[in-house]
Amino acid sequence: MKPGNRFRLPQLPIAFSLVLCLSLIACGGSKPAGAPEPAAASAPVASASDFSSLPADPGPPPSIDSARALQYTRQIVAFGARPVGSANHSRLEEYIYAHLKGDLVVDDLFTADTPEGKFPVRNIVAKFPGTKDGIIVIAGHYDTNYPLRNTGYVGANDGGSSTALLLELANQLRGKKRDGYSVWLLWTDGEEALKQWTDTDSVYGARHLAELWQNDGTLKQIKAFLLADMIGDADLNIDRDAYSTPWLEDLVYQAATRLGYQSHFFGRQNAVGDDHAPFMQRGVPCADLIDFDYGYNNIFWHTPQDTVDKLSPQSMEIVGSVILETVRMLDSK
Ligand code: 1BN
Ligand code: ZN
Repeated sequence: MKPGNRFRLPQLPIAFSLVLCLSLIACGGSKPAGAPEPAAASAPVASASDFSSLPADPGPPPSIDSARALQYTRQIVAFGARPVGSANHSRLEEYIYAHLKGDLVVDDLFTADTPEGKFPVRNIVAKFPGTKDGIIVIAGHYDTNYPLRNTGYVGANDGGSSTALLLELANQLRGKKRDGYSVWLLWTDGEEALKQWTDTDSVYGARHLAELWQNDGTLKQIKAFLLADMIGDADLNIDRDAYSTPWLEDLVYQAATRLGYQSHFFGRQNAVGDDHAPFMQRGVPCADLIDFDYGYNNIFWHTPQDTVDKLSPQSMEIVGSVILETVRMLDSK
């Protein structure tokens, strides 16, 4: 693994104009398509130091069954490409539902109008109720890149790892009393652009759900939105995302430090338009945990080289346990 270095200078993924480096001012001050506008004035204000203490006996540090998480990823990848509208996409939905049997699951199904026509898009939410008033959403997308659908592309890291990690988090949450906020696991759909990533051709499911939850009052109850994307890379470097909420990013870093995993976090900073954008725009505190350094210069991203052999169970363990520790720290306040 690459040694982590918090003070490493940001490496620009030059080829991808939607990812901007560290300073928006230095980059001309423009925002990438899909990146959020500044949070609404009503956004809850907090600082990471508000969450610095846990109860005297917080119990053992959280952990996940990372071998099982990687096994899920293998099984998901075995379906083949899973773009919206495909038979494999429907098979994956059935797979997700089968692993959530007995859980409280709701979906948000709609028809998305895209540059490639109309497609059914379905967000899936598994709800684990807590004793505290409020919701923590942990999200990740399950669709895979559409333009690459006939190239042998299988999206092991991009789409596969996030889907699998959420299934494993469900295993960890299931059957336990939640002495904290309700946790909602959200498998988003239609994250990928159908043609080219723009504000209107991307994050179809997240845009629909953010609007739905704004209209039905759910959004006001969301204390934090934690997004996992491309988190299986064996060489794990989670970027600090400049379009996420600073205090929540700080909290994630504190959680990583508590577990001794800080060298895998925030060695560089990016600004990434992703599923959190529609929630950020509506003032929800968000943290996008994305490793946008997948192979040298992100060379495996959106290529048929995005395969399971590039992933490791340790990376899924690191991200899964840091997410759970972040939840625990949020619960403690
Ligand atoms: C992440 C994985 N994304 C798509 N697949 C979002 C993204 C799009 C990140 C464009 C950077 C540039
Ligand atoms: Zn992608």
